Amino acid sequence: DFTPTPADKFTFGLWTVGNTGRDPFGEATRPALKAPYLVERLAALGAYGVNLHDNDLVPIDATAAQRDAIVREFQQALSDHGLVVPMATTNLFSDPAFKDGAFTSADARVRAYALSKTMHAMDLGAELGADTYVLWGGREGTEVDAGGKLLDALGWFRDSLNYLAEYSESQGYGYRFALEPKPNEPRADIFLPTVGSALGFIATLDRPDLFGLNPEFAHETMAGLSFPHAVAQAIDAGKLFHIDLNDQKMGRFDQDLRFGAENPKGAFFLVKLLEESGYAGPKHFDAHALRTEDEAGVWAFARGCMRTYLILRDKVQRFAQDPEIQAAIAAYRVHDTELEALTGTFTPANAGALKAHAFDRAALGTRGPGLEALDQLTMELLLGVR
Ligand code: GCO
Ligand code: MN
Ligand code: MN
Ligand code: MN
Repeated sequence: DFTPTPADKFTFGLWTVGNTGRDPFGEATRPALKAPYLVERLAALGAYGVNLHDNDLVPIDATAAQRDAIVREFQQALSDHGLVVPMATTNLFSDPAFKDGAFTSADARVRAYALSKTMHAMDLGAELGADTYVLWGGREGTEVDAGGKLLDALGWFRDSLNYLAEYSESQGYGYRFALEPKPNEPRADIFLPTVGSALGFIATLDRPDLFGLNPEFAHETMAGLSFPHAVAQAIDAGKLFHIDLNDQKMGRFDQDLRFGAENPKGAFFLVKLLEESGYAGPKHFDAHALRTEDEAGVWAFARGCMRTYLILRDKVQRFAQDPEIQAAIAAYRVHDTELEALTGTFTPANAGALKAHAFDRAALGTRGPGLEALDQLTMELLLGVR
């Protein structure tokens, strides 16, 4: 009946269900809810875990004693309600100190503060049991390129990531770091804007094995790209370390809509990819209730994200078991034993035979692959009439 359980591994950020509805034009529309209360409510809905930025839990100006008391109370709530903290991250975007970047600030003092703050936040995450550390460079970017830091910024970013990986290893934290690309907002142009950019950058790090991706549905969509395609590339590279699920209209401001709310067909192919690839990590909903909503709307939002995922997971199973759909797919994917033997492995003999082969180019160009019929079958399955 599409009721989530912890085995489904659904997670939310404290900042998602805790979002108060503030936007650049208007004040909060909902009161802030305390972290232990969010834990209690998420557990009651069937979530698996909760993720956090350092300052979602501990105010940036808390004393050591205040920090310890807050962390103790939070840990108590986690153990009372059976929730885990699989992922932690750093707020390197709210404080004005980071207004022109954190690891890529042109000010060496800001870069040093960003490293220091992140190491403290890694300590916090490790204390809470997190094994994934997300790095979203929200302020790592520019509006103005006249400062001439484009190449320096990439170097500073790389040095910082190398430093943090060494810190994690030296402390025995064993974190896997997940870079979260986003093309813009809050900066005009954010560095490493897409999944592909982040994959390329990881290959230049000292410990590429420790770094992977935290792709987000809305972020690739804002860049005008297909999220399933981006996620497939991350999976292919063995780099899907975490995932942020939400929804978004293309060409708009960062909307953080309920999962599946805008593009259910894209969400279906994403769920299909995750389920069939054997992705075993948490499914994290990085979204929030509409600004119009009260607290009841927040829980309707959270329940809706999880239900939509489970409904789509059921559709994925129906798709796999639908004889007409599977026959259409089998017809679409043409096999040729003789040619596949020649293309499978390069040998001079295979290459020679392939070059000598007479292809019926006209027949290749006239074949109808049946995609219209297959897509309509998919739509009818999604629309609930199959
Ligand atoms: C955004 C981002 C953030 C990050 C979060 C965790 O668009 O604001 O998606 O929500 O995911 O900071 O690093
Ligand atoms: Mn986002
Ligand atoms: Mn956002
Ligand atoms: Mn995100």
